[in-house]
Amino acid sequence: MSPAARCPPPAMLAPALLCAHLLLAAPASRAWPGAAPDEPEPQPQPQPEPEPGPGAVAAQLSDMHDKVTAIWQQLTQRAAEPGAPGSALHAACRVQPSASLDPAQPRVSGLVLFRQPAPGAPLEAFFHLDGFPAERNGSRRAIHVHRFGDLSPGCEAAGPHYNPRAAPHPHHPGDFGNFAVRDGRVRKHRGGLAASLAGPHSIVGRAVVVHAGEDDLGRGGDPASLDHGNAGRRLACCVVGVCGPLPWARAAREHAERRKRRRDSDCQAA
Ligand SMILES: [Cu+2]
Ligand SMILES: [Zn+2]
Repeated sequence: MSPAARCPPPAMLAPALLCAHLLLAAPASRAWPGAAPDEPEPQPQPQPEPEPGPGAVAAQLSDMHDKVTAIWQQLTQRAAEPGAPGSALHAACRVQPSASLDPAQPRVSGLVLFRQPAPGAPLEAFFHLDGFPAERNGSRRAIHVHRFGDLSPGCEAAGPHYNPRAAPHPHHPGDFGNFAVRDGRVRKHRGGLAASLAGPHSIVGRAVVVHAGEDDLGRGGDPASLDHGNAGRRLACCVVGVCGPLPWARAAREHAERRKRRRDSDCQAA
């Protein structure tokens, strides 16, 4: 047989190649009519999660906060046991009259110092303030920690009370209460404060605000009382910043000397 007789003529070869190409490119289910269709297995549909209510969200947030705080305290307390040298945290707040102060209002200034023996331990503070009207001896002025630390437009810029756990007033960590004014001054040491200089709810970078009025401590009977205690105008404020131990040591020495002088004068008067 001649080669020409074994090979199909070129006119028949082209349609045959085209048919073979189409058969190879077609999906199996279509290439073979009558074969079972290649349908995907039915998948279980995910059920929508029920929407958590506001109480559940608050509980989750509170639980998350407690876990973060516990981890943070474990990490820091290994190097900062209470009483160990250098373990205490210190901060200072240089109080200045509000930039937006009405000229008729007293210009209060001074220094608030904080000391915390270790992260998680109760905070103590010295409040040294001057500039109150001397004629109102016995008046009481509220002092709180407020949320923001940018005070350039005035103490109003400090925003509301610092309230990381959505608690009512006076249960915010920086609700320091009322301070008696004597001879135009406040000289007070307070311990057992709930605020902290460390951890997720540190007050460092936030504002201390001195008010013109007295804090009603949530007993005012109106919604504002549970928000800010109706403490009145913001006379002075400052931003809490980390510092070394020396300012606290100086204030503690002066405080001890003042108490000794007072005791001595009481003894002479008796
Ligand atoms: Cu306040
Ligand atoms: Zn408050």
